[in-house]
Amino acid sequence: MRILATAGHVDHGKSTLVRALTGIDPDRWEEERRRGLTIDLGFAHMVLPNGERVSFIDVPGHIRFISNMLAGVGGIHGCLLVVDAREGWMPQTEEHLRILEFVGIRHGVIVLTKVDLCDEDTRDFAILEIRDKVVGTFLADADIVPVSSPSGAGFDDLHTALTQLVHRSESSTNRDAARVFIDRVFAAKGSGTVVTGTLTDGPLAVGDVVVVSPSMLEARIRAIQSLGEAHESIGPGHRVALNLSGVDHSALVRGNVVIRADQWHRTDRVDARLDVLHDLDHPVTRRGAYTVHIGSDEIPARLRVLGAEQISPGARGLVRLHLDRHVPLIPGDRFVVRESGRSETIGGGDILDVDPILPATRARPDRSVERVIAERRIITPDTLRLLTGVEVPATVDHWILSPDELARRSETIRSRVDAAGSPGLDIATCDEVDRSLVTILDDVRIMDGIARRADADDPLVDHPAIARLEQQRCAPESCSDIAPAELRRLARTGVVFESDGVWFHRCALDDAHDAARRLLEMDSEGFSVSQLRETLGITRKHAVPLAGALDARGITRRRGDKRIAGPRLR
Ligand SMILES: Nc1nc2c(ncn2[C@@H]2O[C@H](COP(=O)(O)OP(=O)(O)OP(=O)(O)O)[C@@H](O)[C@H]2O)c(=O)[nH]1
Ligand SMILES: [Mg+2]
Repeated sequence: MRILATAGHVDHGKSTLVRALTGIDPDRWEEERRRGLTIDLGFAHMVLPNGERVSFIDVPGHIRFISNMLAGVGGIHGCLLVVDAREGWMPQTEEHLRILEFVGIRHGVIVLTKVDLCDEDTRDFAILEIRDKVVGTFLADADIVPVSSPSGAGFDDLHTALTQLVHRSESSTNRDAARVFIDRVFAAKGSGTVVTGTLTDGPLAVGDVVVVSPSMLEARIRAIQSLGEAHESIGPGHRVALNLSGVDHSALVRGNVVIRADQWHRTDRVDARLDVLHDLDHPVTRRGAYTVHIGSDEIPARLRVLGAEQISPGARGLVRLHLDRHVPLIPGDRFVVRESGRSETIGGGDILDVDPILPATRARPDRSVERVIAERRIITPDTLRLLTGVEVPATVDHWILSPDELARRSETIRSRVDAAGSPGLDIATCDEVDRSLVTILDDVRIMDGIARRADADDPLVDHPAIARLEQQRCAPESCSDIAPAELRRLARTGVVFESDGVWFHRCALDDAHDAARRLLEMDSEGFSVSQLRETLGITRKHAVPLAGALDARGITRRRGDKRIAGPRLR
């Protein structure tokens, strides 16, 4: 399904065209029909000759109702730009086209209406004028289809153009994070609150618990309809009517957003790229009261230009927007800015950062995920997904560290390990992130909660004395064939250790640790040195220093002549 919005100057025949195409009158209100003027959004749909469904959102052309037009064009796939052949290009033709560009629309058909009311020259002139006006816009190569809505002349060509448009326009992306900007709220007889809108992201299903931003009132989806049909669940890119239980219709208004609470970052401060209209007669500065139009919402806002004093007409710049209320947003969301005082469209663009943390003087936002990580230094994948929509795997345990932070922390750990010397660095003294980081550093090894340098390249590791110590495990002979200084060097990296003047290979400590654990499992009151001696099948000469080594590492604690469990017992 594709959702297309009409656009164009007042009275140019948008609603008449939609009615002629679909058989549904988009002017829903008595006042609209009486005055022959669209005030609010209208909705209609049709099936194209090839079976494809198209939803239409019909917008008002009158400048006074531009807010309603803006509320209608969030989340659409394409447009029908309607131009009256006799009047040609008019101010809201221009303004609507710019707005459609700002909200990111890339496909459309231009419909030349009322050709039954003018001669061929007028019609041809209108076509030339339109071609000229759309140069450089997304409609530069769009079909221009002359029609007469009352007679249906030109509608075959229009159907063909619509079919091609549907093929060209992209379907919505599915981020699995449902969001519906509400455009209508009403109480349906017997079923309570109904809201309608365009489901732009993620699927929704009957029974889902949702919240409505910004009030964060909770509701349950009792039923879903799309184009009049009931659905158990529905994917993005559809017009939906949601029957909500648990929330009164009087508590909701257009612009509210239905989401699942944990899937969206709600923000009242964003950094964004702003394209300023060419024909604006003044630059954009921080002065002025603005409204930001996002989705179907219209939010009072303050604006600050980033990295410059102002943005000139026709130029692109960076801004920080301070919104009057929280909105669930993601980078890439499009918006339009109007100045409330002069009631004019200023420009529009896309959101770059939904949670800027640098002060405005230093902020240089872009869409890069790396920038978000770099500015925060440490972030969890969940938070990063909320802020960017992008999945990045954790690099250290459950954190993502920026390259700088990773380097800085690794260096600090290495120097702390070096400074700790042969006893090594007790990793309990590190913060949570460093405790995980230290386990993945190639040149640091951890044994029993103590970090030491792992000088794997040290040629001494291959010394025959070390191989012998490893073999003899808990009952080593004395080492006369290796210099004490070299043993001490190896001790610094944890390959060997000394206790009561006896040198052991580090594997002896693993054996002693295992023995202690088994003994304490049998008797938690503690064990004696002789029990350790028997368990390991060694003599007192080795059992005493090993018991001492266990105490020194907190694996056991001495109580009288017994060893009881220490804090580092596995
Ligand atoms: N003869 C003729 N009249 C048309 C045609 N299209 C629209 N009209 C008439 O033009 C008038 C305005 O048409 P609407 O469809 O209400 O115009 P609109 O663009 O929806 O106007 P707003 O929504 O108020 O901006 C109506 O009286 C229509 O009957 C056409 O192709 N031929
Ligand atoms: Mg209309």
